[in-house]
Amino acid sequence: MLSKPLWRAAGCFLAIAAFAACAHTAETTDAPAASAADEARAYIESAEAELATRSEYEARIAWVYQTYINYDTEWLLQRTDAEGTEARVRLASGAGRFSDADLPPELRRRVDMLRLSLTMPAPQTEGAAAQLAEITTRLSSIYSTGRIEYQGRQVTLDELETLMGTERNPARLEEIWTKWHATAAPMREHYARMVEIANQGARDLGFDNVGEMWLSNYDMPAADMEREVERLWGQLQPFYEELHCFVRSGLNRQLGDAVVPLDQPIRADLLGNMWAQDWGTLMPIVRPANARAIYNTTQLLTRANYDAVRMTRTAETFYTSLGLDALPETFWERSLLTRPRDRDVVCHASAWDLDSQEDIRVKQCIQINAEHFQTIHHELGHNYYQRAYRNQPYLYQNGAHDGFHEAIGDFIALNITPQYLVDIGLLRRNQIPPASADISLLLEQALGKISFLPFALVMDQWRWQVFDGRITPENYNSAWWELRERYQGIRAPNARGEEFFDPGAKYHIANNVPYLRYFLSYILQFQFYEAACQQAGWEGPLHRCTVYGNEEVGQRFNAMLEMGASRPWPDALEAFTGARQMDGGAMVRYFEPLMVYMRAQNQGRNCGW
Ligand code: X8Z
Ligand code: ZN
Repeated sequence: MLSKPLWRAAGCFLAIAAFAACAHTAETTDAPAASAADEARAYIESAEAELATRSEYEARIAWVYQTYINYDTEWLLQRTDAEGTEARVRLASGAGRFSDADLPPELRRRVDMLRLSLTMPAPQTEGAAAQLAEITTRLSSIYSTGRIEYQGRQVTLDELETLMGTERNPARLEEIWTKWHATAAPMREHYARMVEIANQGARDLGFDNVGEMWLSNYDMPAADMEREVERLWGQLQPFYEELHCFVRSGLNRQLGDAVVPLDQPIRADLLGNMWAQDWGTLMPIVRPANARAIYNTTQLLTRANYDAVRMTRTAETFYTSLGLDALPETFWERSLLTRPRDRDVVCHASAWDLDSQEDIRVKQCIQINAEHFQTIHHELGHNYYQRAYRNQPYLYQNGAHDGFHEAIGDFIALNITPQYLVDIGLLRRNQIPPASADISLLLEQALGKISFLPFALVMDQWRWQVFDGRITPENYNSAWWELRERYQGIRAPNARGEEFFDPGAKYHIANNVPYLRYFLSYILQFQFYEAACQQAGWEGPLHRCTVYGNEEVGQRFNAMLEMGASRPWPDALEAFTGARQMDGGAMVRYFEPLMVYMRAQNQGRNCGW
């Protein structure tokens, strides 16, 4: 079975458009030869109409599969996935005939987007799309139905994720981590075959390999985009190195030299998260005695008796406070907000747009904790984006780039400040942490945001190298751990031979969701936030700013959302922030006081790995 991405917006937000009306742009007097442009326009409009119809059908089948995994829904998904790939490959390769045509920019953009609309292409040979769909479906189902035996019962991933953040005994953490990673071992051979098929599909469409195709989605040549990523990482890497040093020392204080040697990469299972991608749950452990204790959001939610619906309603309130419309009634009727007890579902959170009109939904197995509170804001960001761009032509019904789509809800969640928690009644006024607690507030954010960056890079560095052949099936796992050590400074808790397939223990690898989007999102969300706070006239420390209730900011924000993918992304960025470049500077400024503090704390420590 597969879950997945055949749609253009494959991944964590699924969108479908019904017959999108196509915008006809007025042609200027120096317009290129009418005939090529007319032909291309007719081709694109017909392709968009076909894709819009197909997408709604595919989305409804994918929804049924993801919320009810069984033999029949796998069968349906496999079949529609195969047909969808065939159609998209046919349309993309047909668009190839306009490669050199002189087209008005608006049309050129849609032609190019059509060529790039597949995440996992297949060759046009008989049966290839079906084989690819069989493999991707199988990988998805292995992941989503994975369970381990732990302390005498079968435990699912959502519960294991919570345990990784609360259990503090290293032996038990290692057991959970090791058993979960073993569930991915059967993916290995399927993954290797999938890479062969999809790479052939990419070559048939004129790309070197699938990785190059993924990197070509950013309004610049793939090689330039790779350099952009290096540049952005360079801005934040010094921060990560301080944080790593600081956290390792905190863990060492708690667990001793034998478990946390001070000159080694950190054991991946000790970082409070199954993939060591978000260290937020380590706050009680790594907060030094000289940094003040702050409230614990998980506790606030639990004590106020929040449930999944209330968490979602609260997140919605932030968006409506900016002047955006309330979610439709059908959102509440059709979303899946808690894990059903009686069947397998894809629990990884996602936001859906089933009909490109009003049928938007979230699917998330919500747990009542700080991380899920942030995630529900994230998901609604996807839904509000989808709704804002629904009147664009089909191919433009998407984020300015995929990092924008991921950054919307996270930007909103950055506004969850102590004052905001007071405004919504979760915190009492006298519990607002004083300025002397700023370091603790920033540390908690850094454990979630800075720790994530090198993880996100590893995810796609590994795949780019798999797709371009630098990593082969014989060294899938060793290359994975080399990258984890190089970028993140972490190591596995035990020997990981090639009998395992540890990359597949992460959703986005088992489900072929490109991950660079999240790296870019973590940079962009701070740019959005800093710009929004400037628009609001905020003058205090950046991390205390909330634009809750500010309709002027909301209007400018919505103007960017409504553009969808209709313009190159720098135009969208400019519409909201005034800048045309992605820039880690906003993130650096946000965390600056913490950086100064950590540098001082790390004095005399042997940082690095
Ligand atoms: O997958 C997600 C979202 C859905 S797009 C829940 N995220 C990444 C992850 O979980 O690995 C959000 C943060 C990074
Ligand atoms: Zn997302």
